[in-house]
Amino acid sequence: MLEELLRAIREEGAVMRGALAAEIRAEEKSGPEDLVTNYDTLVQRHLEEKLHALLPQAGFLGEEGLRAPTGDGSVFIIDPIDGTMNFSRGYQRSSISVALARDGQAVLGAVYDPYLNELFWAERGRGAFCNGRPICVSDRPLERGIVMFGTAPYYREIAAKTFALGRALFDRSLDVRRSGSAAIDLCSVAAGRVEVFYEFRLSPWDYAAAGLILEEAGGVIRTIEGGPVSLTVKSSVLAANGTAWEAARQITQEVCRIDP
Ligand code: 2AM
Ligand code: CA
Repeated sequence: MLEELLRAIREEGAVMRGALAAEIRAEEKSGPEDLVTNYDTLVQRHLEEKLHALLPQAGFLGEEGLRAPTGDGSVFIIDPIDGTMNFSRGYQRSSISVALARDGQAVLGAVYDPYLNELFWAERGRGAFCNGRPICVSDRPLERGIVMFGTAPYYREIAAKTFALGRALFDRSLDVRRSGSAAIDLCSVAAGRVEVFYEFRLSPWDYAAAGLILEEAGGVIRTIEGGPVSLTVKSSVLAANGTAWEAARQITQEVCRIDP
């Protein structure tokens, strides 16, 4: 099952990678920063077909549509393209994200970056991998760390908090980055390339797979308020390696004035 799932994701990555600029048609959803392209719908349809054949009883929760679970409560949580704005402009920083959840918990997650040909995956309790090699978070403290964040551009009212936290974390770290694909950012923490990631509002398909990969790589993922992230409704996300976690959490609480 894992092998077939990874093969399906690689195949769809090739579809993304092969998209010519002239063939990409973007449409606005809630606004000009919230896009869907013909490739998002195509890749999601292909994945649904392939994954349905692998596990017919599973339902689907996908960014571009939803099919409720029909059988044993397993659900594939799919983002056919995470980083659609990047994709629509040929800025090659996007991924495919697929998680399998059972009883509200991700048990399998895979994230594929077709441009770097990096396939991350994890099964709960079995560690995390990138292209077959085990990965783990770094042990750098925040002071020696790189912080990644997302700006939730479709919710402009959150921007002040987002950038206040970015400034506070920048002051306590080496530098900040913003890629445009939350799934790649979380996998970057998992692979020990960066130390912290946050975004104030994301959807389950943005972090379901990468969150499991991060936890299996030894990292921590919670909401900014401190609870577990939800696989059914939008959540804020704060993620870090174990060493940087406490400092990142404290700074986040100070900036957001959350009572511990
Ligand atoms: P997407 O490219 O699949 O849309 C960018 O800040 C991150 O937020 C990306 O991972 C992006 O995923 C995600 N995102 C985009 N639109 C969103 C929305 N309306 N709600 C929550 N997350 C969103
Ligand atoms: Ca998407």
